[in-house]
Amino acid sequence: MPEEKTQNRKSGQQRRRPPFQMRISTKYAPRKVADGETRSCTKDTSLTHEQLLELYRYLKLTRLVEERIVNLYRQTKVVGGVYRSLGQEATAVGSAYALRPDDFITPIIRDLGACFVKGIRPREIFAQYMAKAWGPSGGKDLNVHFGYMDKGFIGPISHLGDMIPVMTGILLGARMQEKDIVGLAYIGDGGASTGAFYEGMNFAAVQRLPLIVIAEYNHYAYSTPTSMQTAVRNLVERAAAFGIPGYIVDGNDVIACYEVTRQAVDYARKGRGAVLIEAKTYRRKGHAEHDDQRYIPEGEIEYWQKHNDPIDRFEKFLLDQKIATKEKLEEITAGVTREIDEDSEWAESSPMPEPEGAVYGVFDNSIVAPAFRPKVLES
Ligand SMILES: Cc1ncc(C[n+]2csc(CCOP(=O)(O)OP(=O)(O)O)c2C)c(N)n1
Ligand SMILES: [Mg+2]
Repeated sequence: MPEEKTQNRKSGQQRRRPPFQMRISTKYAPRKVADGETRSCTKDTSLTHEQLLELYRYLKLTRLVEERIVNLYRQTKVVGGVYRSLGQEATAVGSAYALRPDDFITPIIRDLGACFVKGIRPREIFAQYMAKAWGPSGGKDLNVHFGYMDKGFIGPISHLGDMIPVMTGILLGARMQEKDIVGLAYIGDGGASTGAFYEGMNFAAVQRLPLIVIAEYNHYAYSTPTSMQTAVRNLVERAAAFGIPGYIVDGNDVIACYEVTRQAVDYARKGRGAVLIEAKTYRRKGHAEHDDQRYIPEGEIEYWQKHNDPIDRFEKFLLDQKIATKEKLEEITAGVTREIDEDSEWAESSPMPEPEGAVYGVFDNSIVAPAFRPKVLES
């Protein structure tokens, strides 16, 4: 194939680029296990024992915070739906752990673990779910729909796919401001079939922006199995369409998720461009708590629970490798439970927002006064 000539954006000179070769790494992809063998995690890691235990803490925190939210939901204290990441916690935790504090993320509803790694506290999540005044959006929005620019946390809007071009724009802006940051955007298998996903990916690829997209193949979008909404077998095959490298990772192996994202981050930070990572995982709960999952084939959920739970796998790894004792893991879990008790109490004690608060914070009030219907505000 002939080489193509491309324009160097900085110098304006023409340089030669070889034709694109599909580059998909499967080193950390899920592997088959022999009958009777119990799944663990990859031993191929640069993480220290201390970091591994920190990862364990984040995994337990994610699972137990979600369990507490379900508890509050059943007491009718939650406003809106409850979305679980049960069974796929390792994808969010492991990938976000590969970032620097000044890097940016934009999660979707199944990435609560990434929010914690980014420095969000459980109390903020509880208050947010209960639409309380002390929550990060002051009761104006729910679950992970809030943001903190100073923590590099871009709150997602509900429209699937749209956060890919938004993160691309953030990274273009950061480049113009000569900031050395990487952006990590999460997307579901369903969301990865939207037009916005393609446009955002393509723009990031052609501009060689440091965008890392984690596509979570969790087998369902609402009740639609992935095989019924896309003809590709692996979402990562689409990387070829953008001319960028891709990885398939075992999304239930927290170490693999960390290692793959770390490699992608290195690549992106060196200015080489965008990367698509596909995490193979499984959504063990319905789309939200109200979903009774009657569309799931019999035994499927139980199979993943018994043979491929990310926390069970990581516990096995930590114990087998003698990185922690059972007692140490119990001690970490007890610490997490204490924090959750304290934080959910704090959130419950928060007042509900004042109705007038709804007119503030819609636009930047340092530029636009909360001016609509001022008479109502004054009376
Ligand atoms: C553009 C758009 N279409 C439809 C919806 C409604 N919707 C919200 S979540 C969802 C399913 C998402 O599935 P997936 O992207 O696989 O993520 P998962 O829930 O599995 O994490 C749908 C269809 C939406 N929010 N935005
Ligand atoms: Mg999905």
